Amino acid sequence: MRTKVAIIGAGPAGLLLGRLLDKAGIETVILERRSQDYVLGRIRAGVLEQGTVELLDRADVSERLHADGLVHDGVELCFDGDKHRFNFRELIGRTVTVYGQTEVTRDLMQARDDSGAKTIYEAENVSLHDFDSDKPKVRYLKDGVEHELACDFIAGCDGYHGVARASVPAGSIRTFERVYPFGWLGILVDKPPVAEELIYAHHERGFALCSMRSPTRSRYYVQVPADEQVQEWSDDRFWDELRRRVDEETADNLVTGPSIEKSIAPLRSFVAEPLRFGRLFLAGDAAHIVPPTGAKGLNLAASDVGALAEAFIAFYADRSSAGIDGYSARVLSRIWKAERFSWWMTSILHTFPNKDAFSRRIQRAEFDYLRSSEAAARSLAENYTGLPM
Ligand code: RFL
Ligand code: PHB
Repeated sequence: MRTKVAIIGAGPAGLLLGRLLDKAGIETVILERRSQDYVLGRIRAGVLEQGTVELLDRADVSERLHADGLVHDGVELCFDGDKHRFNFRELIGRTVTVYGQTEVTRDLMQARDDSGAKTIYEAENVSLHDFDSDKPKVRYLKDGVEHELACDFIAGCDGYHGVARASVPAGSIRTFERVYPFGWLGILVDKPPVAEELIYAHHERGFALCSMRSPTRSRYYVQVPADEQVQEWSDDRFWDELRRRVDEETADNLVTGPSIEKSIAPLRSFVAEPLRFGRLFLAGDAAHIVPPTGAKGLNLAASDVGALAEAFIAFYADRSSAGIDGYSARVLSRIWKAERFSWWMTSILHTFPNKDAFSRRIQRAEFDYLRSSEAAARSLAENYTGLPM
């Protein structure tokens, strides 16, 4: 089999890249290790930057997003029970949209099915070959049979644990990492959200987040130690802990119910450099990880593949390699700014074991500054709603 761009991974990065190339008449094949249902069953991100929405508009996959997505003008930050709203629309004239990653994925899968572009699910033992030449290949097993896919380019969109980044010779790649000593325990519940907008709460017992997926489905998180076991958390224990970390009004208004999903996600910052190795390109979580506090992971994946699609389109239009040559430097500059913002949001909102009283006062001062300075609030608004693509 032969294609122009072999895409590894059918997460949001791989599917959106496939869609943007498909719209430009560039053939792709996506190889995904899991089944379609498994990919759709993962509960992850919920907040889309305005630029991500615009990219999904250009990809012509945003009809449901505009019908069902919730446009939010701002968020609330709550510090030891003290709550302050940041109105992004007033501060910088931009908004975010709450629409689950699962739904973005579903819309992209549907568009790909409709267009007839090929996705091979449950592709096992995917391996990358000859990407230092102009004839790269990908091999994989499907139903026990070995296949080879010849291509012009390989896009590694296979997430943090994928095969693409692991295929690069160790001497050609540098990685930067910070692991945090805590994770997020999240639950999904079919009850109306506690408030119209997201509430990010700092409390000495730990961080908490009140989020949502729709007017009838809520998503809540509490910070837990990195080695916590999800079985230790009954729904009742979760609700009690959440109530203790938010302000009184929020605690009183919480509509609780049985969880329909409960899981723990570790927090990590990670960047690989560079993101191009001959004819192999990394994008999305394969290239970088951010802690979820800034709601940047999915959005960064989208901006990476927006740039990568432009580079491939320019290459096929006029054999210009300027876009593919510049891809890594171009996206890394934006990636590091999102890393900075996500690290900063994580630092001010979480409780760090072994942090001294001085550090806690600094966290408090960050909150007081944000609340009292329009310049500081505008900086938060600019980063949260997304820096220019
Ligand atoms: P994905 O989604 O991990 O998809 C990678 C795909 O590659 C497949 N794969 C392979 N396929 C073939 N061969 C192999 N060897 C393979 N190895 C892996 C995998 O099965 C998978 O289908 O990466 P992608 O596409 O780069 O997308 C990244 C986003 O999923 C991620 O950044 C976000 O979910 C992060 N994130 C959030 N991002 C936001 O922008 N806003 C948020 O509000 C937000 N909240 C979150 C989050 C992530 C969370 N968790 C669980 C990590 C909340 C949570 C709790
Ligand atoms: C979510 O709704 O899952 C969510 C929202 C905001 C974040 C992280 C996760 O910063």
